[in-house]
Amino acid sequence: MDSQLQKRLEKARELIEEQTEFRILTHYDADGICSAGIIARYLKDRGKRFHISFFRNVDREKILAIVEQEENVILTDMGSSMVDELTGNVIVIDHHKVSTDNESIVHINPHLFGYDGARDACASTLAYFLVNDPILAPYALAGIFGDKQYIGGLTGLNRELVERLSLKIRRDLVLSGNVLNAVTYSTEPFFPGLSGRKENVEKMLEKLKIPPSKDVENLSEEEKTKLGSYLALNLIKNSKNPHAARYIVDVDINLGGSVRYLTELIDSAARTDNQGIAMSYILGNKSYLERMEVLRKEYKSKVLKALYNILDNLFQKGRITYFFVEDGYLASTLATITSIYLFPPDRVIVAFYNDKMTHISARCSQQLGKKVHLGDILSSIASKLGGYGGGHSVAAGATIPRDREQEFLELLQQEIEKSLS
Ligand SMILES: [Mn+2]
Repeated sequence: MDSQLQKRLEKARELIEEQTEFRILTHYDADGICSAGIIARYLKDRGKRFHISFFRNVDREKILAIVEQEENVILTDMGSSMVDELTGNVIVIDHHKVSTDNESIVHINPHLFGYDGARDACASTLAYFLVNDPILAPYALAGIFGDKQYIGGLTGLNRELVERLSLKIRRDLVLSGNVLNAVTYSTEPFFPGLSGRKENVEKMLEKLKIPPSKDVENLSEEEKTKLGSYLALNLIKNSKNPHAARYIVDVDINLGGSVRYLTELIDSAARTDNQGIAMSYILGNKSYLERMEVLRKEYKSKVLKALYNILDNLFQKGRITYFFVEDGYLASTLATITSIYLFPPDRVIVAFYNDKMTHISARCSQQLGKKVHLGDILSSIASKLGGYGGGHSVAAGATIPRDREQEFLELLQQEIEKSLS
């Protein structure tokens, strides 16, 4: 690990040591919950007091007001974008793009030390290196999986974490638990005609002679192969993404349970606005597991309903495929799922969600992301339209005033063509 980064982690530990009460502000998603959870567990183990708040969007003014009021603040999975406005006892643990540094606070961001925050480390990775407690490793990994940083193999600090703990990465079917439920509630991959269609899954299992009550983990090699091939065929037939079928078998890490499954549990709690439940679980209250499993089914059912709805209500403009979603919590998930499992890799996927403003989630394939930086493009278009935005090359978001979707699409199409030419 970079020695400058190590120094900042040490500085953060010192600040925590000196103080007794902290306000933790974090992003609401899996990486946000896990990074804040890792830090909170560390504080709890040292008898420190803390209060955690979750943020859907990086609400600058609100966050700055809190920072001003509180004596000790820790921001996780956000904060780098406003680092020049922060003063006092503040620790920022973020992996989003940085434009500037601030040495008067403790600013921990991989971009400052030669790493790529989109691939090499997420907030949970950094939080883990701050606390160095193997008991919390599953949550660091859930953050990595939640931010999809495992795709294409672990690199940078993520890889260092896995090596330091000598964890075995295995490749296996991406389903876990009861096979009937596993396929019925599968959204990643999304199997059109099977996911969300229990009767069809029952018929499939009957045809394959696989008992529906069996756990995926207990299937024989032959059963696994049969199931895997059938599901691959489903994607080859129904997905417009020729790479979709390869994600049926993917990496996972077993740490007293599948990390992939743990990520789904935390993510489902996050996206049903039950962040506190996932947080309590990370803080050591194992009785919340059952509730998280219920939330997972609820959340997956919602996502599946929305996915079938999208298939019937799709719009195309130039290189953009776009759709509208009714539930704001689902917008980024639906954009991610459709771009990875459903639509051709040469298209940019845009999901719109309207409340007082229009919220936008945009995604593209890694392949397209080599030429097109959606974060930079959304940032510049949104500010032109009187809004704000940003993010990574392949995953970005923006908020613009209402009823300007068509202008947005027009500008996006122009920027994509510019980047490609
Ligand atoms: Mn993150």
